[in-house]
Amino acid sequence: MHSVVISGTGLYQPPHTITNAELVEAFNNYADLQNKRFASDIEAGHRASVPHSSVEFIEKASGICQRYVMEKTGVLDPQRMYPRFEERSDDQLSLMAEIAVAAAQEALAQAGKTGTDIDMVLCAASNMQRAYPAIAVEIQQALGAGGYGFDMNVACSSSTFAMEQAVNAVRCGTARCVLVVNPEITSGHHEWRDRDCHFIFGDVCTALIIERADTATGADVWEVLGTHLATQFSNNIRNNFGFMNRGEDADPAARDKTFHQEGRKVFKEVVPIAAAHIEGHLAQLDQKPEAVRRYWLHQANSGMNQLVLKKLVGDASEDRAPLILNEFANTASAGSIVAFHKHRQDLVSGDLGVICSFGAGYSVGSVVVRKH
Ligand code: CO8
Repeated sequence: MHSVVISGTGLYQPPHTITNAELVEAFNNYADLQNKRFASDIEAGHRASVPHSSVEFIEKASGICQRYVMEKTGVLDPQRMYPRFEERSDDQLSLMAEIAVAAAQEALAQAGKTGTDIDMVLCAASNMQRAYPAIAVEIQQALGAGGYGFDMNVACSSSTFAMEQAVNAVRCGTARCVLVVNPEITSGHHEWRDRDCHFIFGDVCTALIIERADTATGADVWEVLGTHLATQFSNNIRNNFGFMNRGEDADPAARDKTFHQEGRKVFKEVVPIAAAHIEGHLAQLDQKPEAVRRYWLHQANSGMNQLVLKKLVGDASEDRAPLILNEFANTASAGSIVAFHKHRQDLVSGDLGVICSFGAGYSVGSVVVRKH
């Protein structure tokens, strides 16, 4: 069995920002248009009016101040309320592969590796832009990597679940150097027309290099002490879009074909699951939560992260669990990796850290690391 390390991380940040003020203005214009269009039905009590959103609510309820997106004119157009993407031909690199390659290049440079050193590519995200061929295989070719690649989706836990696959492959010797990418174009499957959730998500892509300790030459290397995954079925976060819709004669624009959730239930149920999961994983490794210098937690809601941390260590300092969701919003599986990418430089050799995701499924994944 080989020792395994994370030797590089990369981040692709989309070119456009949507502030809460811009988002709310567009949403309220959309609400006014809808209410005008269906005024007689609303008056007759056959239809509910669309209530306005507010910046104050969003910031208080979630801690999110803005989000990055691949395209903003479509999202902010009250007649449309979803992004405008140009369809690409089959011989062009797909958008998910493009942003994954950009993030991968930074991670490879950090690890002192090139595409040809990679022998496994995992493209892990909460949605894929097509069924096949796998985006991972396209990324593999674009980077000149060898070996094999595949796509996987465990919603917000896609990154940590992929990390376990990568770590196990390297430990067992079936791969030597793995690229994990999380291209999250959430704007494409998010529901921008529902005030309960329109503020939650943003786009981004993260990348990780996971390799054998004895091949790592990078300056910033993190030993993986263990990975631990768990799932428990819940309908509280769901998206029914899929290949069966056509055969079911389902309306592709129906509300259940984009992200929807019971946010309050998710909040209440997932906090104790995540805290107990992390505590249990640390106990397996003979470690206590207080011994962990930094937690890079899933970035869904600042209050949620504070509660997880309070359960674990009794306090909720940003130094112990940095937040990036104020700037990036919830970037699905990439959130905890963005936090790891941006907030690890001040740690010193021997420091212990936990990367942890939680989300739809429900799914929880933790990765315990120690700085070399
Ligand atoms: N503006 C003004 N008022 C609002 C708004 C708004 N935008 N939205 C809701 N309200 C109102 C509600 O209608 C409600 O009014 P009333 O009391 O009269 O009924 C009141 O404000 C309170 O609403 P909530 O109870 O919904 O408010 P909460 O305090 O619960 O906050 C949150 C809502 C922020 C959504 C919170 O519940 C939360 O963050 N929950 C956790 C959610 C979470 O972590 N989900 C995980 C999803 S991530 C994941 O798993 C990845 C899935 C795949 C990615 C998909 C990408 C597209």
